[in-house]
Amino acid sequence: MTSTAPLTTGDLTAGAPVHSLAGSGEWWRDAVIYQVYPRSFADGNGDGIGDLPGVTAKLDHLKQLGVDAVWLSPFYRSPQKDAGYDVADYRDIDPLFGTLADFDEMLAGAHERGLKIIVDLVPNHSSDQHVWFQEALTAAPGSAARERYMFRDGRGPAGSDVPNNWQSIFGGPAWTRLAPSEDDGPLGPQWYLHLFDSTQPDLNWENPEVREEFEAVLRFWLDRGVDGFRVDVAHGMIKAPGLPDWEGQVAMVEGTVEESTDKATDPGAPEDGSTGAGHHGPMFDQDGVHEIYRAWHRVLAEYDGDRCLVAEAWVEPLSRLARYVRPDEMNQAFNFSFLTAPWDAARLRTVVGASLSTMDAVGAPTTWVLSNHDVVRHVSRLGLADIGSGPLNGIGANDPQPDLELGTRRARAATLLMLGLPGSAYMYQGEELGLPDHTTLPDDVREDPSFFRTGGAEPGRDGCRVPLPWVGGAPGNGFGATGKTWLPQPDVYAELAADKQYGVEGSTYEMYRTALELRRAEKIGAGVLSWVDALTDSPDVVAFRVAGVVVLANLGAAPLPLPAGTDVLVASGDLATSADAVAVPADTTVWLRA
Ligand code: ISL
Ligand code: CA
Repeated sequence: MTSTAPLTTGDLTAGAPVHSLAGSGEWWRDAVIYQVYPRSFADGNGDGIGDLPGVTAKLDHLKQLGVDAVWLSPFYRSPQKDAGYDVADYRDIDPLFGTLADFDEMLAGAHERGLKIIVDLVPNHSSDQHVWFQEALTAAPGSAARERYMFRDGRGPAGSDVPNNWQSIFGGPAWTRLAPSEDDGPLGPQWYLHLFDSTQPDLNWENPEVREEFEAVLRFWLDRGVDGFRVDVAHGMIKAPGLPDWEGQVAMVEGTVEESTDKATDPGAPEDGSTGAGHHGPMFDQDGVHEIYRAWHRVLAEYDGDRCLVAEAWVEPLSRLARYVRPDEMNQAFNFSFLTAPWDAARLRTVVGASLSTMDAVGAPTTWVLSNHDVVRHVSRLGLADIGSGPLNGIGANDPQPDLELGTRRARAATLLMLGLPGSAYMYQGEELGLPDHTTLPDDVREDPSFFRTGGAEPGRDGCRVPLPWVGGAPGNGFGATGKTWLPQPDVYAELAADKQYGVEGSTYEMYRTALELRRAEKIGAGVLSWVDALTDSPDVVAFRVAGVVVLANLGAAPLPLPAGTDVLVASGDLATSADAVAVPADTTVWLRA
């Protein structure tokens, strides 16, 4: 393989900053935030399901890793029809995960270690087991109890047709009809709207009582001492007036990613960083949602310290997403345009540049994310032959299988690129171990409602939710004392377990730890980004400078020789060393002293 011409030190000169916002100030502006998915993180009582005592027991792992904050997916009382994103009581812990005392202990333990805690708020819908919905079921049409949800009469003379044609994001119609009751009028039982599972009725956010209730819920957790909230489906709470029909269909992750394109060969590649991660239609991104976030901003402002609101909003283009983080609304929004960008240098430069400048325009930090509990982990995603259109929704046993070696190499390179970017970065539990998805889960162990509601057409998200391996080779790889795990782990988890990587040079865990330490020491999160001049049009290399560090990611096939005497701070893989040069091989990222 021929190398490209060696770079000289002069070639690493960077141009003007892409944005102005240095991220210092509130802690969240440059924080690295680690997502704990409680049921799969660590099991404290041996029932095979992770819990809050399990989280508390592993706080030192997070501290050692070097993250700033932890976001926990829901642990509230819930029948677990959507793994806790179906909340029956917003003020209590599900017995599966522990008690409020266990929560307080976990929070105190985190704070003692200087870790912030962000909890998940699910305001678009409740569980059908929530006391409000139970009340609505026995109340009459038009009653105050029904007004808290989205009940409608059906169409047709007997009201037997769905009120509109909306589809659930998990598949099937977005409406379910109640059982007949004596209160029914001539149109028979009413229907209720659920953008997700039928056990997740959408709340009516036009109703002031709903708004008051959620402000009280915010206060409940703020009073307990949480540092912020991740807001679920933040783009969905307000629906267009009249609930008009819409022919579109929203999948869990819509559109996935487009073909990998190079601006030089594809002048149609979007300038605004759009990747297909945005969702449109009358149920999403309605202007009315912003009033809710302004009110919440005021609630948080009553509290001491820097409490934050993070939007989970699948909205594109980035200029629409930026509206969620205007100065009087939320503080951060997940950057799904980055997550869905293909492994392509030109497309990555576009989305990184557009993200920074668009968020800068509203004074918000940019966030970065590669994996979470809803998408195929980046090790598996990037290990698919065609990284331009890989599935994000789950990989099933009958689908083409990822190449673990390739995926791991690219994922480590992608991670090092991400952690070199200014702003705030989100990581998903287990990515510090380089975990892949379980991509051959048998259907009979699956639990994700999207698998069932699509009749198996979508494998669903269970593959990225497999219990973590802590002790390689122990029963359940040390997930809990009994070895039980609510989903089976793939064989490779034994060698990727945390204890097999601690202190092991070259392990994924040590790469993350080193990068996080450097990121903190060099103040990368609070820096500004400039592109390395010589490589702004490179089809293969993403190269930028932040603070005192140059980040070079080589996505091409040819090794990239470094200037003589370059000080390499961290590398995502082995470098190629020959007599006259050190080179960055394919799918490898390095941080250099600028
Ligand atoms: O809204 C969407 C389409 O516009 C979805 O992509 C949506 O944003 C996503 O499914 C929201 O996910 C979150 O809410 C779900 C839950 O199942 C996920 O785990 C959670 O992350 C319902 O609460
Ligand atoms: Ca447990």
